[in-house]
Amino acid sequence: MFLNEEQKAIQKVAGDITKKIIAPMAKQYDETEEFPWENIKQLGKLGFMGMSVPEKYDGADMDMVSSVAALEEIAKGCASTATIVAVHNAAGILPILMFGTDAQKEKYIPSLAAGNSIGAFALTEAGAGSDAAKVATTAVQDGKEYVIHGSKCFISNGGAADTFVVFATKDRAKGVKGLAAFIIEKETPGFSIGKHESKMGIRASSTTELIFDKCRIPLENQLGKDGEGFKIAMMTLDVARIGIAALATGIAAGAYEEARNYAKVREQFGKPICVNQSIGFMLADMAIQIEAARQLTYHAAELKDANVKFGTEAAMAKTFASDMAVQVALNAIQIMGGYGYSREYPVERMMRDAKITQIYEGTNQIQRVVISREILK
Ligand code: COS
Repeated sequence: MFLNEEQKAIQKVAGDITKKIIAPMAKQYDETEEFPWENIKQLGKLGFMGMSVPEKYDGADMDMVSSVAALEEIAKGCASTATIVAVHNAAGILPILMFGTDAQKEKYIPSLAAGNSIGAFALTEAGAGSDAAKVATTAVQDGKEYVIHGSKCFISNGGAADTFVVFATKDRAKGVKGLAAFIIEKETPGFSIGKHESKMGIRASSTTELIFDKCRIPLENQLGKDGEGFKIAMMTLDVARIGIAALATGIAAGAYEEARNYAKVREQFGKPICVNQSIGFMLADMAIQIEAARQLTYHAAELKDANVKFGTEAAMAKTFASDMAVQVALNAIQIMGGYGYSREYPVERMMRDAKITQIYEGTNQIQRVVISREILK
């Protein structure tokens, strides 16, 4: 991918801060599951918490290609931090930017874009995962308020967010068309954070249940119109999947770099192990796969920047990059042998982190549903 000067500069800023402060802390955050607030503060100062937000709302006004370049760099050092940034930017901010009224944008976006508040996206429920239309959380109008009742699970940024885009049904009989979206603030009475998930990977990113116990919000907190909820969710996920593709590419690139550097200095039988074709060819295949994922990801981002249809390409990029990331991380462990399997080195963490990219923002099975529907039209 040929990046222009501005895109290269953004990539470099993200790469520099990752090397300086994000990567060195990744091991500790993984072990403690502590939310990396310091990383988020620093990234906020540099504009990475409001990447696609227009300057009018104090954002960095980057194109999608630049966001992809930045996310890849951050993910090389710490996939937990990259997940927080990706979810906040796409799933937390974007639905408000795309469907919010001027008043909603003015109220919520500047603080989110500065990283002073964190955004989250609450669609998934115990009975509504891949079948996102089966949301059971209800929204019932009572005078000048909506009463939101139900619960959500596996919500990224759940324990850290201030602003939640929440999907609830106004009329279950209407199915998909009964869904609507709402902006709910953390301090709203009746809203609480439930169980914190302890996870295999991306352990420093907060993943929680959300509980809405007859939680009352003003009517003006509805996002978009009645019946638009599912469309808002799907349009948001289309963009978010490009971010996950970039994140997966970054994890793979990080694991590949570790394995390559190791293979150049690790000597067995009197020579560096990389001179064995069995290792050299593995590294070559890893490099090919990473580059292929990167190109698919940039292609989807370019289509989005050009304002043309990109949902299928986003699903392709997400699927390929995440499957690739798991395989590349496993191969990195194999090349590094016992050291790769040890918690002392980062590749085992990268393998654990890579796994979620095949699952969140729509499993790869769902991506294949999205892709096959399009190619079989
Ligand atoms: N953009 C805009 N609108 C979309 C859309 C998209 N990408 N995808 C679907 N829609 C619209 C359809 O056009 C349809 O509207 P109309 O009836 O007006 O034509 C409506 O939404 C329903 O679409 P569809 O019939 O395709 O819905 P399905 O219930 O069959 O579900 C899938 C489609 C499987 C693609 C969807 O449920 C999905 O993506 N699931 C995964 C959810 C997910 O990613 N969860 C991750 C957790 S959230 S981080």
